[in-house]
Amino acid sequence: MFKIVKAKIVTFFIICPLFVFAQSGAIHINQLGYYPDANKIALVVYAGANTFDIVNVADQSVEFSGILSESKYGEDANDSIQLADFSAFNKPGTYRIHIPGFGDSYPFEISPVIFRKAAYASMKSFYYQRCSYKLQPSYAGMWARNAGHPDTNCQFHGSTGKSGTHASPGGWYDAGDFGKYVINAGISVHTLLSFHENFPNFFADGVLKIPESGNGLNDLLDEVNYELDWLKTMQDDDGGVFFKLTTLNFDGMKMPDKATATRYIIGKTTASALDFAAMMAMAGRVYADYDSAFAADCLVRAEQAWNWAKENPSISFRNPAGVSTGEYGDGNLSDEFLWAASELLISTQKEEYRTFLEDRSSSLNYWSAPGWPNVQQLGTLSLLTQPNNLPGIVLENMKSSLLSTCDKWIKQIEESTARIPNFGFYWGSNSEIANRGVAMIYAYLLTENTKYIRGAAECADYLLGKNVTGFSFVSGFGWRTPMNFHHRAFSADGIAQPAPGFVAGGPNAGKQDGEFYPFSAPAKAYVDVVGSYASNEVCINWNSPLTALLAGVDAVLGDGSVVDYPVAQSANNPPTLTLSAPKNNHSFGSNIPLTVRWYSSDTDGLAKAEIYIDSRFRAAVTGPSLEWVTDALEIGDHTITVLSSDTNGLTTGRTNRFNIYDATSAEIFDMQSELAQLKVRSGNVYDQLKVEYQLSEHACAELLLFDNTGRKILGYLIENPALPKGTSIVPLTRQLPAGIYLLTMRQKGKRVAATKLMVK
Ligand code: G3I
Ligand code: 9MR
Repeated sequence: MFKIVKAKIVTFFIICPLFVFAQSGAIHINQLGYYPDANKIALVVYAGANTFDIVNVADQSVEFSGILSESKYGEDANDSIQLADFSAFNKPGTYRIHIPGFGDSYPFEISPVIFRKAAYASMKSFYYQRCSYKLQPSYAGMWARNAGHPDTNCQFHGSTGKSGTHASPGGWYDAGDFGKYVINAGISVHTLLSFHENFPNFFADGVLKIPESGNGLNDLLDEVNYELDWLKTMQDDDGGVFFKLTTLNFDGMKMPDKATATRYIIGKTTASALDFAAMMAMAGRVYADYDSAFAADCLVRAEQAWNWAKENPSISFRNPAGVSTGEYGDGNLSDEFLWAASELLISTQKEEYRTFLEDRSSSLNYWSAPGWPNVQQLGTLSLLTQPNNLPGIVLENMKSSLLSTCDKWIKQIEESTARIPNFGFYWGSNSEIANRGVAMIYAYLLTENTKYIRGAAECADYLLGKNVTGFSFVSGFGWRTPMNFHHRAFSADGIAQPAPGFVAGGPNAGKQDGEFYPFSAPAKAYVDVVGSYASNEVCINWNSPLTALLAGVDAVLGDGSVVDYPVAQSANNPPTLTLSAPKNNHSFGSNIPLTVRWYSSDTDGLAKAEIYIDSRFRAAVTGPSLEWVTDALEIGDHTITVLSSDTNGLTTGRTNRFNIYDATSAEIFDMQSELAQLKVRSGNVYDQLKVEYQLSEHACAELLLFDNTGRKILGYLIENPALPKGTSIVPLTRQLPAGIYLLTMRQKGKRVAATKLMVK
């Protein structure tokens, strides 16, 4: 038997080279490209090569050649990575990286406006998040939709101390959910308004093509105004500020106008009052030149909220009983006080705020990136860039903490295997790297030292594809981008692509959504499926630093020429792809070759499919073939990934996991996990199986029996298994032919145990 199999494989490999060309795929670049004056680096995984070429796509000429760095193992990625550094090459054009004997990267550009459209799209993502608002085709293109959630008649939840109803329309949906949370508005509004204070002409009137474009006001200010108008409705008569506006539990994946569950105003806390005070204080100075009445009202409200917080300094938020929407809980409120006082000082120059900050000056610094619960740094960034009367020494200390923090991150980028600063891959990790990039833009503004803007650009490179997942995390910008965000409207609208410019939360080793993540290394813990709210949701506090990062880098490294970003009326979608073999969660005998089979189509025509086993590149297949066969794999669990690319380079991927069991050994074995154990009592396996199990969880269990080709022979449900131990008699409808079988047990969609079974 073994010999015959070998012979088959040999035959295959003689035919096969016609369809398999040099390896490619694992050259990770910024999928848009690079500014002429930026660092230009690609990550090259498992190439085993020494040199690379930069090839001009127009005429295939080699314009630059370089030496790949020594291969270094990166633990976060579980990859060995070489770097292709072509920073010295800066001629605008469209290129590919070519690695002789290995393959090519996606095409990319060197251009002095390379991030501009993505920056506009990222800012425009807020328009797509507008609540209580109809999106018209002339502004929203394909993603036009009805208004949802008028929010004119919300119920006061008991946690507000009020009863009855309240009107609180407008504002942005927070994320993939329809909630509106004051806390998360805080850092988002700061990041955008602060960007505007430093780069007031970037989002000039008209560039975003939103309904307010053409009204004479900067488009960023128009968009943020939509949020500020809502925020004002969240302030109570006594100056306090309600915490959030949501349903009691998250809605299903519906369009906004179909999600009609009752909406509540919930909670009233110190943090919401202080974040509100900070935002309103900023708005009070930023809008003063355009709408003085609006701005004056913002300032009055800011001080009312501040005074309320002083009287109620420690009310923190926990979801009340019966409420399960986003919590944004934060026990430490000192940073919120510092941020609010910072913005209030800049906007009012009042002694009260100066004294408050001076008394706490040792806490004014920038030692880590801000986040929704850590907002002191936002105050630092404002104080460092806006006039105020804090003593020079306090400002100097803040500045040196920002610079030394950025220096540390740049050093980490330079020393790391994957050109990123050290950070944990937590929920929303993409915002961590975006915020660090934003910090480097401030460092550049304060010093004009170009190392900072180059560092910021490398943070953007990561988000746009120079990372080990192979994704550009920004929808519509790159060759392989998220298609299946955890976003209610985008998953319910029947359109394949989400609107452009949204950034995914990104790799998250916590994987709290329970989805199957094809790659388990922390830096690769990202999966582009709708269910993955822990890695593939979008959120306003992630898109705001993306906006500031892309726009800030463009403002500094770009040439400022005019770029038109039209409203997308049609999308060029990546290929459709189904991966039919090996099937997900199936088992295959170790004695047969592995057949990989997929189906793919694309209106542009298909270019190639790349095949990865256990996230390692194995082959690229061109031509009409939709099948690839390889020698039998090692016994154990595996993943198969197929990436299909169209002739434009747009790429779709699918991953299945499967198991190879030992079909050559004749012993009966038990492959038991921590979760469950499974034993088949020898005896009469001709008309029934007697299965003993031991479980750690009470949940419906499914027994599946496979033959040695991985074909499912039977499935048997134990709806109410005994805990911890029980026995089931599984009837067989036909006699099993002699051979080796695999019996597996699944609970909640996961395999918890497997055992092999031999029928003589
Ligand atoms: O930062 C800590 C780190 O120090 C710690 O070692 C690590 C260990 O688990 O956790 C890190 O914290 C994580 C934190 O995000 C990072 O910001 C938490 O585990 C993680 O649970 C937490 O997730 C938050 C998530 O809600 C769940 O509560 C996200 O920050 C937050 O952005 C997200 O927000 C949701 C809203 O509730 C609802 N709307 C959508 C929005 C985005 O998903
Ligand atoms: O859809 C919700 C998402 O917006 C939140 O960020 C996330 C974490 O709070 O929760 C999501 O809702 C999930 C819920 O927590 C658990 N059941 C499945 C829900 C997703 O549909």
